[in-house]
Parts: sequence; structure tokens; C-alpha cells
Amino acid sequence: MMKSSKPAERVGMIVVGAGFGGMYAVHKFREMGHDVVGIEAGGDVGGVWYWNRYPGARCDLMSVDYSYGFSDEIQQEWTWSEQFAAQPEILAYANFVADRLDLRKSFRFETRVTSAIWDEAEKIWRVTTNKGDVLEAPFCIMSTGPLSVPKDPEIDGIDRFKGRILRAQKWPHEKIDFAGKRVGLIGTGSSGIQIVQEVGRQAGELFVYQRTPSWTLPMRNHDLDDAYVKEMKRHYPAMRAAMKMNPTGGTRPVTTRPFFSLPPSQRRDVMEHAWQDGGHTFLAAFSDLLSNQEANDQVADFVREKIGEIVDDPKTAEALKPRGYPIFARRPCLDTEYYETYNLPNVHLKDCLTDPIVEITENGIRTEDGETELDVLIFATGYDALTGALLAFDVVGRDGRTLKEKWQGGPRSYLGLMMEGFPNLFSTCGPNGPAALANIISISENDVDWIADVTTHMASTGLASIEPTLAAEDRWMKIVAELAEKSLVRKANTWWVGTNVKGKPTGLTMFVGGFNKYREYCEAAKQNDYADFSFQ
Ligand code: N01
Repeated sequence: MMKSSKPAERVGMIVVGAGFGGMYAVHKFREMGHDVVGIEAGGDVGGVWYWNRYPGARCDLMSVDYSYGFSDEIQQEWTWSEQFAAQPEILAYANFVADRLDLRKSFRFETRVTSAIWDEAEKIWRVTTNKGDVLEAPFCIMSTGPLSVPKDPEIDGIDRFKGRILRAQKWPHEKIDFAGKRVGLIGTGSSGIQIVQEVGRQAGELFVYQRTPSWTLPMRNHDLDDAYVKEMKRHYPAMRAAMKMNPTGGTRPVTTRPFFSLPPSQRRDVMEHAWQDGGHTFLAAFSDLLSNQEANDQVADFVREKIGEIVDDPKTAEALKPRGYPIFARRPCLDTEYYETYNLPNVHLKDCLTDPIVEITENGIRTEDGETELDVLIFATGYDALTGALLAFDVVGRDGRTLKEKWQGGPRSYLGLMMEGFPNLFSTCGPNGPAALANIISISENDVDWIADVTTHMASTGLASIEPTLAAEDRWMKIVAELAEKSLVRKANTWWVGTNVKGKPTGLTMFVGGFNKYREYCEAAKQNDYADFSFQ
């Protein structure tokens, strides 16, 4: 651990991260009168949207959902231009909010936390940074994000490559010119798919190295017209209230209709409509796609059929069809003419399942079948998700116990918000909450508000520290595990279950019961007089 020569600064609250969770936390606690310091590794606000500037980067949640609801002024003043906003517009929105609330003055940018250590005698968190800062505060909120630690592919020879390497998760700020270039892309998750559909239309040649094909559905994005925006703004308050009651934390309708409750021809009509409608309409069409394997299989067959209809070359079409894991068990991607891109003569699919990558060479990528020369190599190989950011530095709780020790077998917490043994440490969008399965801005707002209530309760009762009891944490983890057991989500190899990182404990540790239920649990934890916590 780095020793600092700077004197320690005592503040009221430390917030780590300037993504949507951290930005709201800084605002909320400042409003409550706390002296708040935010720490952020990036050069400005925006979190994942600050870093992910690759061509085609876009959110697959509707812009009206993927925005703050805590301030009616802000939602009335800001106008979204598209149904699904692109990265520049989302980053502009984050900047707009930061300007509007004057958030930047509370953040230290380009600063990384190197350790966070609980001092039991003083009842404070002592946080050190790579700039030598030492901050002390009774409370610390980790808004470090579920997808903030990039992961390179585990392939030999990366350092050898003489061309340019670009990473989706840390994309350069300047525009990259792909014209006439031979480009290789590794990874076909949400990021890779978005890159293919853009770079495939710009590059001289694009070689897409696909290991596991992802399921992707048409986004059918469109501009929002003035009348729609006006109507939406009129209904924002009711919409935000409804989002709190929705399992997705968004406005997507939910249904109680199981797949097999309809006769076959009607099922087909509903699937066709969902495909034409675009977005995540499938998930709103049937209630049991993540619990009934047979229903899931039929939707999977339907989508495979569509891929076959779109892609001209039958061998490429076959390789693009996902098999062996349920549809929606990996994060379903939304695309704009992704499959159509493979009909372009300069776009080539390299199927790593039949022809695995052997190594990266000076000049390109060598698979078992031979070497392909490349000028540019793009990694869209995902993240050490959910737990990566919090395990990237030392977090030391009561009695010197580290988070690495506590999470040796996988993440454990109460509600994804707090952990036994780590008093006064909170996280937003923590790994045992609904994290990646619901609207992350809705979860962040819920979590920050919950933390605010807890600290208000402590102030009014003169309590210095709070942590959940081990029994409460065990009970929550049992609820999480029992729900996970019933869900098809655990049946695919993904960052959701940790199988994408070598040596990481695997298992579905997110709460799959829906955002609305999660909120109920959070409410109950406060309502029963904080019986699940021990205080000092
Ligand atoms: O990462 P991923 P992502 N050789 O982990 C492949 C959110 N997001 O950045 O599956 C060959 O999904 C790997 O292959 P495999 C969203 O929540 C949202 O794309 O391990 N391939 C996989 O194909 C999303 O789920 C949006 O076989 C290798 C890919 O890399 C999450 O971020 C946009 C490899 C990684 O896919 C993460 O998505 C972007 C190797 N050695 C992201 N190593 C939107 O809102 C890895 N891969 C639209």
C-alpha cells in the first residue's frame, strides 16, 4: 500500500465513481449538507459512457428510461433525439446534468483509489489514491460500476502486434479512420456487434473473430418527434412512478402470458410482431422465456430462422446462429443490420469454434488454418464484471478482513448494498442486487436514496456505524440463490455468471427477482426498524 506524504483530509462522505450512480450520490449527499468528495479515474463524468467511444456505441435501453428521474427540472429541460440514444448523446446528457448541478467541483478526476481501510477506533474509512491523497470520512459509497474493468482476450502475442490495437472499453477520443484498412475484431458481445455494423461499412476488410455467437434482435431505432417528446415530458412523473413498480426498472410492459397459453399460429404471429417491432419486445410478449426451456427453444428456433433468411452465405449464416444455450441467458443484444453486414463482400466471419485463434503475431492473427494480416486489431472482449472494480484495490473492513477474503468464493452482501464486516461501506448496483438485469439508473437512484435514508436514521439516533448482520446477509444470499436456481440465465457462459474470467468464482449471484421486488426488499429492510443491522 502506498504511503502518502500529504496530510489526511477529513470529509463527510467519499463517493468512488462519476458514472450515473456516483453523480447522483454526490448530488444527493451534498443536498443533505454533507461535505462530499468524489473520486474518478476518468477525465470527466459519464462512467462507462466516458470510456466507451467506439463507433456505434449506443444504449439498448430506451433513452426515456435510461435517464434520471430524481429531478423534474432536469427531465423537462433535456430532450432526447432518438429512441435508443448513441454514446455521444448519453455523454452529453451526463455533462448536462453535471453542469446543471455543478457536480464537477466535488470530483477529483484522473484519480484512482488505491485502498479503502476501515478504522474501527475512529469509525472512519481512510481512502488513499494514486495521487497521494488521503481522505477520511465516516461513510464511503462505491459507485464503481458493474462493467468498468476491461478484459483483454487471453491470447498469446498481444504485445508482439505491430499494428494498432484498439479496445472497445477504452476507445481513443479522436476519430479513427478505417478506410482501406484490414481490421480484425475479437469479441461478438453487445460491444463487438455494435462495432461490426459500423466498422464493416468503413473498413477495407473486416475480419470478425467470433467464438460464441450472441443472440441479437433488431433495435429498430428511430428519431423521436416533437409531439412524442412533448407527450413524454407531460407524463414523466407518472412514468417514473410506474418504472419503480416494473421488474425492469424501465417502462417496458410486462406480461403474465406464458408462451404455451397461445395456439401455435398465434405464437408465431406474436413472435413475428416482436421481431418487426424491435427492441426487447420478445421479453414483453411472453412471461416464461427465462423459466421455461421449451418456450425458450421455440423463440430461439424462430430467431435462428430469421438469421438464415437475412444472411446470404449459408455457411456464414449457420456459424452466426447461436446454439447450446438459451436465448436471453446472455444479455440480448439489439442491432441495426448486424446480420446484413455479413452480406458485404469486405466482411468476413472467422468462426473460432471450428478454427480457433492460436496466437497474435507481429502482423495479425494466426488461427489453426493460417495467418490473417491486419493493420488494426480491435478487442471487444468484455469486462471483469460485477466484482472486478471492487477487487482491483485493497478494501479492508473490520478486524483487518479484506474484501478479497470475504469474496473468495464469490460476492456476498446484503441487498447488494452493504456487507457484514464492512461498516458504513455502501455500494450502488452491487453484485447481489439486480445489477445488470434491470435499468442501472433506476437501481442507482433506488440505492442512493436508500443509503440517504440509512444515514439520516443514524444521524437522528446518534449512531456512528452500521453493518448488516451475518444472518441477514446469509438470508439474502439464500433468496438470491433460490431465484437463480429457477432461472435459465445461469445456463450460459457469460460475464453474468463470471465464466468469462479465468479463475473467477462462477455462479449467478445477481438478484433475478426483478427491480420492483428488489425495491420491496430494500424498503422492508428499513421498515422493520433496521433489525437486520447492527449499529454502534
Ligand atoms: O462483452 P461480452 P461486451 N477469443 O462479455 C469474446 C453491456 N453493453 O463488452 O463468449 C475469442 O458480452 C467473448 O466470446 P465468448 C451489456 O450489458 C451494453 O460486448 O467468451 N473471443 C464474447 O463474444 C453487455 O452484456 C451495450 O466465447 C473472445 C466477447 O469477447 C456488457 O456490456 C453495448 C476471447 C465479450 O463479450 C458486456 O458486453 C455494449 C478470445 N480469447 C456493452 N475472449 C448496449 O447497451 C473473449 N472473447 C447496447
